[in-house]
Parts: sequence; C-alpha cells; structure tokens
Amino acid sequence: MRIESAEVVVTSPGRNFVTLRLTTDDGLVGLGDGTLNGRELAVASYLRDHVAPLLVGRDAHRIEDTWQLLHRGAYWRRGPVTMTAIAAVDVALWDLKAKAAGMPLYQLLGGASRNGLLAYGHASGRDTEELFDSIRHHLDEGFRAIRVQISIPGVGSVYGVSSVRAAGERADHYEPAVRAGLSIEEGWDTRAYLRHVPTVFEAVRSEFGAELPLLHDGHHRMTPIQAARLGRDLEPYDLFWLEDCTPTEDQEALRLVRQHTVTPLAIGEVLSSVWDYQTLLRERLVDFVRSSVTHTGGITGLRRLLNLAALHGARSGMHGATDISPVGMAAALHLGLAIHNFGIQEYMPHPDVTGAVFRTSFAFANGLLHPGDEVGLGVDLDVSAADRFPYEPAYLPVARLADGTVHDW
Ligand code: GCO
Ligand code: MG
Repeated sequence: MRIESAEVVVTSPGRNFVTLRLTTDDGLVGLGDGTLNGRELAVASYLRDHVAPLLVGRDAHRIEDTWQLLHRGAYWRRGPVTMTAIAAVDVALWDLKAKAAGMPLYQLLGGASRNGLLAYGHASGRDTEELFDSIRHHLDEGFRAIRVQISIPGVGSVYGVSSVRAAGERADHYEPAVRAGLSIEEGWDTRAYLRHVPTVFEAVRSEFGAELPLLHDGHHRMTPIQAARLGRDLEPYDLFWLEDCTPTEDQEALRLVRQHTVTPLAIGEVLSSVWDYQTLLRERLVDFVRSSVTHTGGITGLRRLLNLAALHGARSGMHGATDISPVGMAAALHLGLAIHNFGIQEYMPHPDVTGAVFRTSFAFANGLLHPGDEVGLGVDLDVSAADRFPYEPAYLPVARLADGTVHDW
C-alpha cells in the first residue's frame, strides 16, 4: 500500500479546518486533522511544503516508522505546529490501515473497552437565568455531564460565554475564533472572578442537585495561589474537574494547587507531547489529560501519553472544542473507546454547515458518544464542497487587564 498523493485541504464550512488527504496506489483515501486554531496556514504549509514530499511513495502501513521519521527526522521537535502536522499524517495512516483491514479503527486499537464515551457539553450564560436555561437545554439534548461558564460582573465579554448573538443562533452557542481582521480584546479581573464563580456553582447545585457531573474551565488565568483558593472554594460543589487553572506551560505550578485542594484537576489542551507531561504525571499533579489526538502527534503520540498517564492514575479528557475537526473528533472517539483509562470526552457539536463538507458516522445518544462501525475513521471529505468554503482569517481573542496589560486568554 504505497502513498500516491498527499493533498492538504483548507476549508471553512462554519470555521477553518485543515485536513490531510492521503491516497494510496490501491485507491484508498485516508484523512487526518491538522487544524490549529488561529494558526491554520502554518500547519498547512508545514504539511504541503515540508511533509507531503516525504510521504509520496512510502509504504502507508509503516505508521510508527513514519511517526519517528517526521519527529526525529525533522531535527526540530515538539511544538504545536509540528505535532499537529505529525498528527494529520498519523491519523490519515491509521484511517488507511483500518480501511485496508476492513474494520473500524477502534478494533485495530484493541477493540471496545466500553459501550460509549461519556461526553460533556458546554453550558454558559451572561447571568444565572441564562445559564440555567442553557443547562436545561443540554439536559434535554441528553448530556449527562456539563461544563459551566458564566460572565463575571463588571468584566464584559469573557472566555466561554458568547457576547454576540447571531440571528437564529442559540444563546449559548460559543465559537471563540472570530472571523475578523484582528483579534478582539476581552477584559479580565481575577479577583472578581474568584468572588463570583463559587456563588454560581452554589446556585447550580441547589437548582440541579448533587448528582450531575459539573466541570469548569479556568482557561489559564490564575496564579498557583489563586487557583488553590478557587479549588478549595469549589470543594463543596464536587466538581468533576477544574481545568487549566494556571498557565499550562508551568508544570510545577500545580504542586502548590495540589497541596491546598482536593478538587480534581485537568490540564493540557495546549501541550503537544508526552515530554510536556513528565512532571505533571510523575508527581501525580493532574487527574485528567486534556490533550487531543489532533494536537499531540495523532493516535500514536496521544496513545503513548495516555499509557504514561495510566501508570500514574490519570485518565483521558480529550479536548473536543469546535476547532477539533470532524476528522479529529472521530479519531478521538476511536481511541477513547479502545483505551482503558478513558475519563470523559468534551463534545461541542459543529455548526450544521460543517456537514456540507464532512460526512461523519459518529453518534451521540443518552449522554454517550460512539464512533460508529464503518471501516476506518468513518468520515468522508467532499473535496468539491470544501472548495465552496474558502479559508477565512480568524483569530482567538486576547485578554487585557483594566490597566491594559496583556493577560493569559
Ligand atoms: C476548551 C477550550 C477551548 C479553547 C479553544 C482554543 O476547553 O474547550 O479551552 O474553548 O479555548 O479550543 O482553540
Ligand atoms: Mg479548555
């Protein structure tokens, strides 16, 4: 099974996606997600200009060898652009191998370890009334675990809560990448946030009861001591996890957070490899690993990381925001179904228009996701439909404090 062509498809049905499409000499097509939010074209160029020429003519079955070739052979290692590009190749090769074997990918990865993947949805609101509506909406849709984000009084628009309401769109629809010339600027005030968030969880627990798993994303904004305080203040509300409580690159920061709170911690959607997690895992500073297949070197890279996590009692909590394409989401679901240390899967459905380009076979029912039983990943890309949605520049917002200082967004 030789790779005959490696084509990079950049398309924007609702938002930007980068997809690698490999074709083999026996006519099979394999897809891999290479979407890096707000920096899409860097990965597209990495793949098109530097990786595709290395792939043509190679044996598509040699997944580990190709992974090592792209990782060690580039000399420059790790980092989001490189690891996202490697992921695109790796997932496309797994898709091909599963198609050649005539089975759904999860079967090749060891078979199902569970019936379906517990998924969490994003509830949000500008106040508790809107938030409660959003939680009810998610419960009606079947979600059995819910992330809670809310506006902070006096802070204006914040991460996780939509400030713009497009006609016909749900109030809790949230897409942080804004199609505009430049990044939009949001405000931030950590003290106001620390005062407000525990009162919101108190209200949510008294309205919805003790049973419902609740999650919250701190989105990298606190210092370790602030995060320790929030974790402690949220203990009465029994969170499933507190995510990204401190800026992720500082692994040692979580030592201090851990000393003060038993709220479970999740981190890592911006990390790119197993090497970025050594302190976090070895010292058991984290309960859930947020890395996605798409940003961590594919199935091969993330499986290696999740095996290390298993050794240290940590479980998966794969990033599943809309910037993970339908291809990346399918890959996550096959891996999550197969591994033993699955924790939870983030699920933020794509807008309907995304379905004009990507046909998927994964399904969501009774709170659980399942990748489906088609051969390979179970995703098709309609290339001519993709051409109808050309790339549109979009940036993630930036955050500034009241005095104008740039803060972590
Ligand atoms: C999450 C994330 C996202 C990111 C986005 C950036 O937990 O889902 O934090 O909302 O901000 O994916 O590309
Ligand atoms: Mg997050």
